[in-house]
Amino acid sequence: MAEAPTRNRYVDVPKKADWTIEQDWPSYSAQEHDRWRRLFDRQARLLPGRACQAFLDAKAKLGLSGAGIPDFDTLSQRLQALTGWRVVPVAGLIPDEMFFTHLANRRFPAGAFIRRESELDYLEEPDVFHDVFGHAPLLADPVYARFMEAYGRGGCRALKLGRLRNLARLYWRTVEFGLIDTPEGLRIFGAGLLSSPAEAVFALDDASPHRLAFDLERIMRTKYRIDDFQQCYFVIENFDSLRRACDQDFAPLYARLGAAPDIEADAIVETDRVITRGDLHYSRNKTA
Ligand code: HBI
Ligand code: FE
Repeated sequence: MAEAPTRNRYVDVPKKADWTIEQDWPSYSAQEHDRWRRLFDRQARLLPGRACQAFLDAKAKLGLSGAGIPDFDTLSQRLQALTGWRVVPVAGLIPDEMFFTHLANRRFPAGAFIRRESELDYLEEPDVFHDVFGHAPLLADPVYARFMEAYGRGGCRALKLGRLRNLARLYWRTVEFGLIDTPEGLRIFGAGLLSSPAEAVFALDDASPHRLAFDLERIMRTKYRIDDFQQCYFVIENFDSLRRACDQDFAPLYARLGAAPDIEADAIVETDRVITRGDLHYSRNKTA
């Protein structure tokens, strides 16, 4: 079947002042549900032993399955009963301030569109699979839910202080690509890893990337790439340590950051607690 001409049919639907739209769940085609099923089944096979237990438990508790694209209203009812969070439909990326305002009010803006067949393995913009499969389940964990609300409040403040870049780095290195230490070994909790078949393996098993202990100030100085695997991953002890690290006023931290130079994505600095020192073969080959 020919690829739909417009990549994302939600771009044209009317949006409310808070940038949310109607999901219009009955409008999803059998092909779109089938694509969700293939994406879901592939990750569901891969993640046991790789994803943190909180994710695996929440995925089941929320009733996420390969049956098809979830109805956000049903999903939000279950989520709201657990931690007060809801998943609200958007057409794509929304302005930073609106994004943080939603998070600060325990609403997660999730793309209503699903990626095209040609984007099965990778896409730039968060679609319904990345957002709902990758981000939504951990919002059912009470401690992570508090962290995400605090992150939203921090985002609103960072915007006012002109510090979005530093806060976006924190999001990228935890919410998107974070690892967590467990008695059974390192596990994934970042949505960008949970929703990616290749990077979920690379982040835990490959000899290339560095794996470093979570360090808030260091993360806020560290550059990242949006178009390829990460060259280093940060490891938290548990969600409570992450929440505590972020449940503070960042203004003094931003003041210290003012003079500090950025750190390259593939660097190790003397204050790092190194869990694994990567050989960077993946990124070196790419840039060679
Ligand atoms: N909008 N829908 C959506 N999803 C995001 O993840 C998102 C966004 N707008 C801004 C944004 N993320 C980033 O600027 C923050 O993660 C820093
Ligand atoms: Fe995301």
